[in-house]
Amino acid sequence: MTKVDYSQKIPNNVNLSDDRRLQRALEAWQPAFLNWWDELGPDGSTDYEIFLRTAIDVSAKGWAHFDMVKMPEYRWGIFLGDKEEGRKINFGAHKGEDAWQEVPGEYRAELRRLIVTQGDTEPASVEQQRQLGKTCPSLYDLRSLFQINVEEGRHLWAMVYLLHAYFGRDGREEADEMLMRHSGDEDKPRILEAFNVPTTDWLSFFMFTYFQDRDGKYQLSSMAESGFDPLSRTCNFMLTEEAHHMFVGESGLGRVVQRSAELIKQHDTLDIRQYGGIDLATMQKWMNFHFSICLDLFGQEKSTNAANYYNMGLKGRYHEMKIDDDHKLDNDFYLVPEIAGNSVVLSETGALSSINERLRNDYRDDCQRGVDRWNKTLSTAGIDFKLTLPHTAFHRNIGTFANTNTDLEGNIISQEEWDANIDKWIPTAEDRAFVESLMIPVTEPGKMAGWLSAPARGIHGKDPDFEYVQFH
Ligand code: BYC
Repeated sequence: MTKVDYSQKIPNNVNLSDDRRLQRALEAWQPAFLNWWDELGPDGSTDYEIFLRTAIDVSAKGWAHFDMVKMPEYRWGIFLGDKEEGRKINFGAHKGEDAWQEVPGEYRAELRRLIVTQGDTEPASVEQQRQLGKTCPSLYDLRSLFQINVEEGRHLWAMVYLLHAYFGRDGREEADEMLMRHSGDEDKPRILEAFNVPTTDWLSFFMFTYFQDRDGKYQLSSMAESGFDPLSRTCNFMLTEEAHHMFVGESGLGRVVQRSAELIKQHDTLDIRQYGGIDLATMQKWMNFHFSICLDLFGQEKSTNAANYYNMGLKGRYHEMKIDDDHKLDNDFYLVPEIAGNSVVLSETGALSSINERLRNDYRDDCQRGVDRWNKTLSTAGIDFKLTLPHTAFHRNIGTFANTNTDLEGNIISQEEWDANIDKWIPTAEDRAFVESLMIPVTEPGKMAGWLSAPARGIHGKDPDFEYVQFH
């Protein structure tokens, strides 16, 4: 079951040819997808040959094949993780029952909504990153961008397969809608806010892949726990691809910090903009912005939707089975932030309605690990500067803090204080113009832009100076 059949028009490991109706429906969606890729995928890249990996099998080891590929010829397909015989629903009201192989009728709307929300983010990210290829800091980085783009395209295929295979006519309509909403479109925007923010420079791209793809990790992990088995198996395989996206973010930001540290030492000043480096204060502003918009992706602190998803057995918690409790949560509590006077306090709330907050906290702790690593680079270089994640109440647009101004430490402040300080906290137009001024494309094999250091090693055993992208 794990092998992917590449002889088919749509490569798959789900025996698509056994279901002619489904196969025809997906083959009818395929040209719409390719049109969308052509119009809103990486701009101007049609003829490039790129050292890309393609899935050939869904096992944890050795699933990838590397080759020089033109992106429009990439074989997007449908891959589900292996089926676990006898799998049960592990949480919520149906705990202990057999996992569903078909959509549970009473939860159809909720399940479809989760799948649509997930699916919508995938083409959104490709649209957001559409212009970045023109300003790549190296061929190595350009390859990473395109690898991520084709895989996000495949993740869209994964959700579209679920919609087509399990939801009939309205599933097909939702699949069509995926290609009609567009990132930043005034009339038909993408569903979640952070997916409507354009990614215009490579510092933002590395922030995106560090922070926003990590939301993907936590959401996909929670849906991999799902009692709806096809969703669980799909998410499990998507997670293996997601790991590389986060690697691109973490190592990319690590290389920026490394290079900035070198310039700071060399010129004995934190003010390295004049030497073509990204100063740490600028990096901090980018972090404040991206971390805060990604916190919104977890939804409200207290959410009936999330409680329902959990109770219904559709979406669990991160690593549900590693948590030592009854996995029903009817009588459990969780600490959720609330505003009390001028400060943020933690208040005991029912664990079911706090599911989003718990996931956000798991996410925040995971984000901190990379920050600690970059700070180690700085302290090892003897630089007295510490990057920090802002408080979770800072610059929020969803939930408890949506209409509240706080500083980076989470102290509630007045509108005047906010206005007086915001330029110090998140990127200004001038900061963006500065970072954009550094985005001069570097396309000679082995050469690297001056604002980040070279990667420690290349891709799949190749040297860092391998010609990862060939222009024709
Ligand atoms: N923007 O009860 P609440 C990825 C809405 S990233 C706009 O808290 P819920 C990727 C909400 O819809 C992972 N609206 O909502 C990364 C609701 O609307 P209604 C994507 C928002 O459902 C990089 C209302 O506010 N996957 O894969 O508990 C590159 C009440 O909110 C937002 C998923 O998100 C927002 N940020 O939580 C490529 C998983 N937040 O009902 C890919 C699927 C909330 O009043 N989605 N609202 O009309 C979910 O699990 C949930 O929909 C959410 C929201 C966690 C997003």
